[in-house]
Amino acid sequence: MCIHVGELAEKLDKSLSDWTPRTLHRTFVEQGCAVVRNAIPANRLDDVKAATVIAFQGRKEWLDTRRAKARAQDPHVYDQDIRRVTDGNLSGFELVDVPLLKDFLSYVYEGQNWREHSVAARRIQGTELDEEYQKPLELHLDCQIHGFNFTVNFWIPFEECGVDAPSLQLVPIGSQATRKFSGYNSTKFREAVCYYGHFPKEALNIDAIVKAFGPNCFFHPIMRPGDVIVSSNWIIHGSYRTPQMRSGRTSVEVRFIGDQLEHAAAARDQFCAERDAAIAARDAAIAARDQFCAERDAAIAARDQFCAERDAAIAAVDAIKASSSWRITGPIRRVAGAIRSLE
Ligand SMILES: O=C(O)CCC(=O)C(=O)O
Repeated sequence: MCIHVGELAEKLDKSLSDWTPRTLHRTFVEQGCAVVRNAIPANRLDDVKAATVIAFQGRKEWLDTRRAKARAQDPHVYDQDIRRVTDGNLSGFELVDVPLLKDFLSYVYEGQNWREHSVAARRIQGTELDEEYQKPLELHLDCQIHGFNFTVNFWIPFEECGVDAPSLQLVPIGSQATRKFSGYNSTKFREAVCYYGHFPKEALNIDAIVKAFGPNCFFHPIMRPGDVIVSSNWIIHGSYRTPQMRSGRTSVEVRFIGDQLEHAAAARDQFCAERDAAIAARDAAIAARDQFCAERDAAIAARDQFCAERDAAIAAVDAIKASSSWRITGPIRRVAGAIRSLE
């Protein structure tokens, strides 16, 4: 399956007013991701950004406490940090409290229980390498880190990125195709951190991805404050940084999780595919039975025809024997026989 993101851009990338919950859901199901421009209210984005900046600064100050020492290596700011620095007045989940996104979530999780999962802000290094920032993340699936139940991820940058600062890149294929490509089949192949052991080594190697989906399969939109990338834990993605991207970038991921591996549409598709296969098998069995009956009926008809013709022949012979001409010609045939024996 070769993908050309240039051809998909119009389908994947629209402003808030051009999406409906249904169209966003359909694109998400088919392509695994979508961009919604100007979706996040500016004041909420500013408030969460300000709280995140304070929380990142505060991390340095906690380093002498025991709990903070354990977290010293963790490069994220979480929702509990945002709540703490705002005295409980703000949560990162408020960023996506937008009707389009809420309605979209209810389509994704139709028929299953779902809940808030996490808010995690991160800072990714530009090529100027701010040491406090994280290195760009390699291509991965979030389920390799968070586990397999279906999560929706809203990736929201606090500043413009994709030109001077690193952005995000994704391989825009549906979650089921991604799962198939990743080699996941619910068994654990090897010992590894988090959930990486459930995937063959090098499963998401860049050469393998390019071989499977072509060199133009990486979607890396330029993002501005207010824009959001909608994706899941079943999409291949990672940081996108080129040598021209000198500044660092801060962004936040807001995640929701369901109680099943699949989102509703995929579960329904699977159910329909299995139902259609069962119907096709039943129809094939009925057709085979009908063919058998037709052949059996043809054999019976041929036998009946044979019997009818045989009976007609017997009746004709009997009729001739019974007729007066049979009685007259009997003596003549005997005389003819006698003449032949004299010759
Ligand atoms: O923000 C980034 O550059 C990478 C984020 C990412 O890979 C993730 O959220 O799993």
